[in-house]
Amino acid sequence: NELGLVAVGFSGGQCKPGVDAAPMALIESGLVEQLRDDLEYAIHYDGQVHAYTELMPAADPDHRGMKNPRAVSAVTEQLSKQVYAHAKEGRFVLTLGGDHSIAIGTISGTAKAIRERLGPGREMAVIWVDAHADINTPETSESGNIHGMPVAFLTGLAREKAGEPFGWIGEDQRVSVKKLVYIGLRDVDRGEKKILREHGIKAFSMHDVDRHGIGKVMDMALGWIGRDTPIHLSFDIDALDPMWAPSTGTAVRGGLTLREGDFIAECVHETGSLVALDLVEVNPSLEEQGAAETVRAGVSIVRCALGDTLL
Ligand code: DIR
Ligand code: MN
Ligand code: MN
Ligand code: MN
Repeated sequence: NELGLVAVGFSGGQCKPGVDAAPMALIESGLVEQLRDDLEYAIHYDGQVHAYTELMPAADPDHRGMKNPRAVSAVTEQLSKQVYAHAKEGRFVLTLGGDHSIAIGTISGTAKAIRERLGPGREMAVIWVDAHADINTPETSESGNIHGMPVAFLTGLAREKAGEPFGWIGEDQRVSVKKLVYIGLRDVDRGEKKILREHGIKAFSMHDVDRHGIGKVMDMALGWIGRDTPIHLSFDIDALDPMWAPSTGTAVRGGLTLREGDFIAECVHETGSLVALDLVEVNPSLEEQGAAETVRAGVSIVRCALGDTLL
């Protein structure tokens, strides 16, 4: 089993420093050794946490209300190429963030590689596990933080022309709104609710988890995607309840338990269709007490998604 690992120490998609330290914290807790020794992956890793400082613009004024648009654009465009290169070689791609804006890079990279693999008329699916929908357009966003917008850019609901920061995103790098499934939502902005409704986007909120249980929710989520469809799992650690993952930039109460998070990852692994995983928004600097357990929760999600089993 070949695995491409990309460590992205980037925090410019939101305003709180510290989320850039997450890849090192996850790696220092032994994640790479565990994947290699316990789960027997052959790991392709360049040994660095990319901060992409060489790509940072001298000036980065707001554009359509977006904060740090050129920085986020430059990082995600470069990351997209790195992820694409791994996926093209048939490797599973694990990306450790960083804030969730980096998914513009990871998903655009896998979408292109998987499209080439599958041939015309077929495309991969995305499972987005998060307290938030991250589907604001620059115009609906109340914060201007791009980590609240990646899904809008990836689905083409938000678009830019050549010469604008996100003008580099091509049609072959996008995913259809019909192939997108959310799990864990509980803090969705008004404009985002309208977008989800108008486009008929499949979303399982915490209400659905409470009503049906996580087992049924996973059956429904995977049923919507269908068999033999490659899946990119983008996991925001704030999907978990702050009881389990307090060290994150926008914690929201009433979330998934640690076991529900692991169960989602286990079920997606069991499909045999998982091609990439992002683990984002772990911010070890926010909580003195909770940083270690948040990192531990992140490691657990990654292990489960990569095939670790309880027995
Ligand atoms: C909010 C928060 N919807 C925004 N988004 C977060 O800024 O657009 N995403 N925290 O993870
Ligand atoms: Mn997110
Ligand atoms: Mn979130
Ligand atoms: Mn919000």
